[in-house]
Amino acid sequence: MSKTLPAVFLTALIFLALTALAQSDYQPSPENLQARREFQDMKFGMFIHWGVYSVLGDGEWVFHNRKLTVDEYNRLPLFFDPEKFDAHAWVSLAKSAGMKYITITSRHHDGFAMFDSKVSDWNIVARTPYKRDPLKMLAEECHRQGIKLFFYYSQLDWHNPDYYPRGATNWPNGRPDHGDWNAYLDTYMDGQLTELLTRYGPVGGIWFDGMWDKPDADWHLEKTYALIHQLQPAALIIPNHHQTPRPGEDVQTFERDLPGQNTAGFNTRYVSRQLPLESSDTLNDNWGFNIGDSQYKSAAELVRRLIRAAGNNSNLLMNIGPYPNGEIDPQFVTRLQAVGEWLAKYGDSVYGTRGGPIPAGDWGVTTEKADKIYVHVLAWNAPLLALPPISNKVTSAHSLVDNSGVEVTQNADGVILKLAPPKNDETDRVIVLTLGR
Ligand code: H79
Repeated sequence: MSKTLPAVFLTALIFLALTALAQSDYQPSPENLQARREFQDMKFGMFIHWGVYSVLGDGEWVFHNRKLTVDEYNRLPLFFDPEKFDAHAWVSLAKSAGMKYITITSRHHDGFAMFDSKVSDWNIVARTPYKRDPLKMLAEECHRQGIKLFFYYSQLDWHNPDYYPRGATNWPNGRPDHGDWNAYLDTYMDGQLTELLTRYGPVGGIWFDGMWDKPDADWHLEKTYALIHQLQPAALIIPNHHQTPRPGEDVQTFERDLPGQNTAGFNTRYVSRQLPLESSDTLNDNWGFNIGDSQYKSAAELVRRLIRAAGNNSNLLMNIGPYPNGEIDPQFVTRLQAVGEWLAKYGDSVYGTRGGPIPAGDWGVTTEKADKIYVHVLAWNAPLLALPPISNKVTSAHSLVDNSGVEVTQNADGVILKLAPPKNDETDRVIVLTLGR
């Protein structure tokens, strides 16, 4: 036996032990902790589902739902040509809606990279007549306008043969019955993540989805998470795996749900007390553009969802699915702008807050910031609102929108507010409680 072998073996062993330690013992960097606080302060983000699937106007699962073959799906990029795509218009819309960040599909479950990837030619620059990289334009515009950009990245892949063995959403689509799982993760996925984290300036984070397709597989998470944190320490890892958070993850996100409520049926009821929280939802029924969608949520409904999220100490990530030509449905635009108008008046009670000390109820929620508690009255018609006791003394109370005083009584049993009758078009009556020491 050569003399160097044991040394190599020992080094490898030490390396493995160290990485194992690093994972179970994940200590977020100071930049990462700062980014988490900033994330919580932002409260409201725009989710964008946009890909070659948008062409068919049948949502982002069309490949799977119609049981298309890879050869059939390969035709889609040939006529994806978003000549109306305007990064400035998109980012400006997010801004005018009062949104502080954008999370966009860099690739969805079809595996199609919506950016200039050198890892594979299954991407927008190589395969479409458009030939350009919209994420690059979006990243530049976001940096100009001060909006943070996050990349949604699907770990599930219905196109790459190396996504093998296949998972729960598998159907026979013409891929061979073999593939190199390690190459899929280490070369393909980590390669693309490296591109996203080195070519687009500072990135807010990576929003993972699709791990639930193979819940028992080894996803090399520690390696991928370490790579992300090493390339950009402030980038947040936001996994939509519907499970209890693991070491290395920075935000807990809930799909179509408030934290812990699991009305969707696939979310966990566990709510992290350490990590920032996020709740995602759709402005109408689908994520990716769907021609049959007509159930738009009203502006008032969107505001109430944002407020309910904030009262539950969570962000709201609200989705739109732009048209394949790059335009955004005018119905989305009018509603989002109305939310922005509301936030221009009431934003103080949302941005920079955390969930308040009073448990959320059907009547509404509370948020808090510095010496203020914001009581958001969402559904309450009676003249008095009795809340449970709080530890601080309430020194005054006023209505946020017109500064008029609100009568408040506080004793050991709780806090009672005397409310003016709700106005007709009122979305949320915000009462500000100022606390003494
Ligand atoms: O990108 C959007 C959707 O396309 C994607 N996530 C959002 C943000 C999404 N994929 N699936 N779902 C949402 C619904 C989840 C379905 C599941 Fe299951 C139920 C996952 C696990 C149980 C059925 C069984 C599908 C996979 C296994």
